[in-house]
Amino acid sequence: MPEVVALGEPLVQFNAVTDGPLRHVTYFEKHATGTEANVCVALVRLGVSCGLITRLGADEFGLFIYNWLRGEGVDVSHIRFDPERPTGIYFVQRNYPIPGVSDVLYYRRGSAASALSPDDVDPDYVGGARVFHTTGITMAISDTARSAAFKGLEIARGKGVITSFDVNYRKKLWTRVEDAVNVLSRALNFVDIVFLDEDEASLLLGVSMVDDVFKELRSRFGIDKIVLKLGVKGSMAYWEGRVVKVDAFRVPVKDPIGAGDAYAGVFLASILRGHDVESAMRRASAAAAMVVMVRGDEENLPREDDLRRFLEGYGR
Ligand code: KDG
Repeated sequence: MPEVVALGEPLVQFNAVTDGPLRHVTYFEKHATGTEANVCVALVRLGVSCGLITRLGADEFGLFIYNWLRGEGVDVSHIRFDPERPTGIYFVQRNYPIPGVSDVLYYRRGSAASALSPDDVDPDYVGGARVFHTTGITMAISDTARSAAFKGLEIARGKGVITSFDVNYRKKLWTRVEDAVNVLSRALNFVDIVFLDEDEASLLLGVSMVDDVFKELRSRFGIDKIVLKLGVKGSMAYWEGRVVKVDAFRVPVKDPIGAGDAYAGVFLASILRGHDVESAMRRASAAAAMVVMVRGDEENLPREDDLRRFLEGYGR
């Protein structure tokens, strides 16, 4: 059984090779991505076994993702192929109109993974893990995927498996913001470790000052392991009574997409391997920095040796 089980939609990313509006972009690079898949690859690169529960289209892109994840060492035993529905894809527009910001154009409605359902969630598989991880994206893509995510969280909670949740609010995936607030808040009731940013905190909790965010999550949801991502300002955690701040690493950014997943995956891997929270945050920040230096979310996810070399060599 893998140490971590994740649930969610892998996607093929087509990343614009040149900057500017997509109407003028001719060349795209193909990458295997998707938030939970990114977290899985981050974990396995650091030697923590991870399995992904999902559905892929029985098409070329589904095979691409399956082979990629299997090649990375992710447990693919709980990936099903759907002959009727396609694998989800999206395009990335970089540095336009805002420098340093990437925009995404999804083609994922009706995808194979949007038909994920509670039937896909094997209680023994989830119950045998140390950590179950999912995100607000899976909660957004369809009612059945959302039910699957809640089933995973409930099983994990019932079996004493640590639940990890990245809020990952994606405005484009929700019809009404109130639905997002209701669903994501409900999810927080099942969560042991939460990752969120300041905008997500103000959306869900109505506060954005760090102390207030920690206070609200603890008092309303009983969460005492909180990681607040602050972008270029770094990250802060409330971890079992301790507050820790870690700076971000400044690097040349090619595409910021995937930074949060690199952070979450490397943070979880580090905690599972016995690092204290400060060390886990530093390693997670380093991984996030490494990932934004290239197109694609997974290629630059570090192995232990890469992480050591980055941390030793940064700023020299
Ligand atoms: O976090 C990075 C992801 O946003 C990206 O890989 C695409 O999973 C994705 C999504 O659903 O937006």
